[in-house]
Amino acid sequence: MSTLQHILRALRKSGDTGIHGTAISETLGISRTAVWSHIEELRSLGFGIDAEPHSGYRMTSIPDVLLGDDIRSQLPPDILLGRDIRIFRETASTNQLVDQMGLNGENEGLAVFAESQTHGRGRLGRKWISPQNKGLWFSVLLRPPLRPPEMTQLTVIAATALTRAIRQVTDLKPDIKWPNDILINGRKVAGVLTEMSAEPDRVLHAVLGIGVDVNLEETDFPPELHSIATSLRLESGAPVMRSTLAVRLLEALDQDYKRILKGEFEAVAEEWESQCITLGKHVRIHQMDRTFEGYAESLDSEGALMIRNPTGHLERVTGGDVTFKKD
Ligand code: BT5
Repeated sequence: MSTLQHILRALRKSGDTGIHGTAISETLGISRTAVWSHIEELRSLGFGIDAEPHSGYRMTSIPDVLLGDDIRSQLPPDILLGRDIRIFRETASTNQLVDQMGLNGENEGLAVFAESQTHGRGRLGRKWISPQNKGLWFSVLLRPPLRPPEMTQLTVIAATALTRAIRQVTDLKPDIKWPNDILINGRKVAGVLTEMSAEPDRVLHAVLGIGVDVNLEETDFPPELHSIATSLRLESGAPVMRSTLAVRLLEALDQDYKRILKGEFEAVAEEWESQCITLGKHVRIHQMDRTFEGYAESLDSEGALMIRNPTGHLERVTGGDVTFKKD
């Protein structure tokens, strides 16, 4: 753990009581001047830190910026997803960046966040709008022991992790829409883009990309998205601290990924099914080359949607967009 992470953790732990510079310097084996210069660094990043002769340093406010040391200092030491966090002010697409990092041999668990993306992407070459400092736009590098058809499991864990984290940080009740949308009151608040580099029966690396509309206001969305997209801020009526959501999200992803590694995908799938608004409905599936209808019955062991078509036949669907039939 870096010195800055130790100091942030100590400040958070001491809360309103505060912590003396001497206590920090003794624990970390650094001079009080070094502690002071780290405190100055944190102040320059926007942290409010009071210094008083008796009580020492006390954190009074936290800025809404993403800082790798700050997020890491709030995560358990043994976390896998998020053990290495890198933050960029701007990038084309974090999925693209992390894919490149995967090809360069980076280790599993690296999480890359961008404060904004110029070419954020959705599925099938669609665009994902990612305005500066308003959301969580990030990708995690995974090297899962899964076969390519099982990759849908990663989208499923991302969706369950997203709903858990959103419920922990707000009073909102998010729904999952198969395969990769998180909705609140019928509007999209987050999306997942899972991409992989694979051989026919082996995944070399996977990139789990997540976009969450955290503090976007109406004007941050282009007009064509006004009726279909929303943000946590718009829905809850109050801004949400992005770093806190990032921490809860990485913890939840880590828990669910470890459940998959232990062969417990079924348990994650059950949680997913309980929040999925697609199941139990008559739906229309839109794929690149065809559109068809049926009744969304269940999720199979690889995360595919099982659709009962009008002739009674059960069809396995691994990709596409869903709309609800109004009958
Ligand atoms: C998705 O695609 O929902 C996947 C989104 C993944 C974004 C993350 S951000 C970090 C990482 N790096 C990337 O480059 N991507 C990932 P899809 O289901 O195809 O939905 C795309 C559609 O959602 C668009 O065609 C728009 O209609 C809509 N959309 C675009 N931006 C949006 C936003 N910020 N919020 C809600 N809806 C949006």
